[in-house]
Amino acid sequence: MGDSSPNFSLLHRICKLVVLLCFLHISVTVVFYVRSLDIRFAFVQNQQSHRASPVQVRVPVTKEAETGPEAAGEEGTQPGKSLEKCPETSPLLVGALRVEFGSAVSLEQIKKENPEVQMGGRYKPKDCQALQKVAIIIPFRKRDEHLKYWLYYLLPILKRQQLDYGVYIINQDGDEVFNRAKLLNVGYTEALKEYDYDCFVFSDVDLIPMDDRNIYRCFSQPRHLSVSMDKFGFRLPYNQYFGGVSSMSKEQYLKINGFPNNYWGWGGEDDDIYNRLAFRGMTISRPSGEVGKCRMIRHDRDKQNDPNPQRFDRIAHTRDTMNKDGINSLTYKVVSLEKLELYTKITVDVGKP
Ligand code: UDH
Ligand code: NGS
Repeated sequence: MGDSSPNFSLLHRICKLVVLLCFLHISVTVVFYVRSLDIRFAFVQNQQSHRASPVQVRVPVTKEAETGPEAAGEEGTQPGKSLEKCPETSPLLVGALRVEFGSAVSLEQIKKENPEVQMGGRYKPKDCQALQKVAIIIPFRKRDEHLKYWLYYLLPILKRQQLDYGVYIINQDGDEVFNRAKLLNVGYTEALKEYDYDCFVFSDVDLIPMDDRNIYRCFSQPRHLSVSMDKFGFRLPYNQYFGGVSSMSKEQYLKINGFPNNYWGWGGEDDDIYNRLAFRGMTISRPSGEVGKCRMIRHDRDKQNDPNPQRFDRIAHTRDTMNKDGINSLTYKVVSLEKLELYTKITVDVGKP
């Protein structure tokens, strides 16, 4: 009996130590477990707070887009909600298009097919902020059939190009000799009275693009868009050709003092515009021959638009005349301004030669 007591005391101590170690182990485990609960709770809380207020990417918008008369909201978007900018390349483009003028189209049909076009021929995308505000200016007189085709083809194209645009038909009043370039100057001036356009597309009424990748917007240099017309065998008639459809930013247009006002009758005014651009050190930007294909609606020569015999002499003097003849010398009288369903028609008295 006396022999076993020291052994027992050693065993007792070992047991105590084991119990102590177990206790220590359990305590440490409990502490770590509680701390991990804390972390998990914090993580869940964090996730919930993120869901409650999503990260908002706010793209700066121009003052006009937020507060102007045509601010988002009036056209179906939520008021006060800022839109992200539209992408550089619209995802809605389809490429080459079939363009033909076999069967007639009616304004009712065009209106039905383009319900989102606002009074006066205004449109802008609902889901993104358009990159440019484009005024499309069309010189016009007695070409109603051509205008219907133009609207029929162009309105869906312009929508797919995600442009904030307005269509302006500048109708020359009376039966005096036609003056295309002066009408374009009027269009520029009148469009700017309505909206803060930053880009101007000048288009003949009888030219229809055959590819929606030919974007009706402005570029870092003045743009010539109708580069391969069917009537010229889908090529440029000459390198300096700037007729048909072109675009210019406000800045580019002002740099050349706008267009000449004194080309009465057919021809030369587009060459004068080309000269102005060249004399101001600008170059012409163009889409590829493929993207720039377009069709002209065939027609006879218009009355009061015979070739202008003075045109060769005029284009030989652009350098001297461009500073005094242009937007700075423009005079005209607005006879009527009609806000129609698909376009704005401005009838003007531009005088006579
Ligand atoms: N325009 C009119 N009405 C006119 C004259 C011109 O609306 O009476 C406008 C229209 O937008 C036209 C543009 O001005 O597309 C240019 O007209 P233009 O006569 O200079 O050029 P276009 O290529 O005709 O239309 C050139 C003469 C065609 C003769 C064809 C003979 N087969
Ligand atoms: C040039 C004209 C341009 C005209 C182009 C194409 O000769 O104004 O032909 O005409 N320049 C002069 O006459 C100086 S078109 O075939 O489209 O009628 O745009």
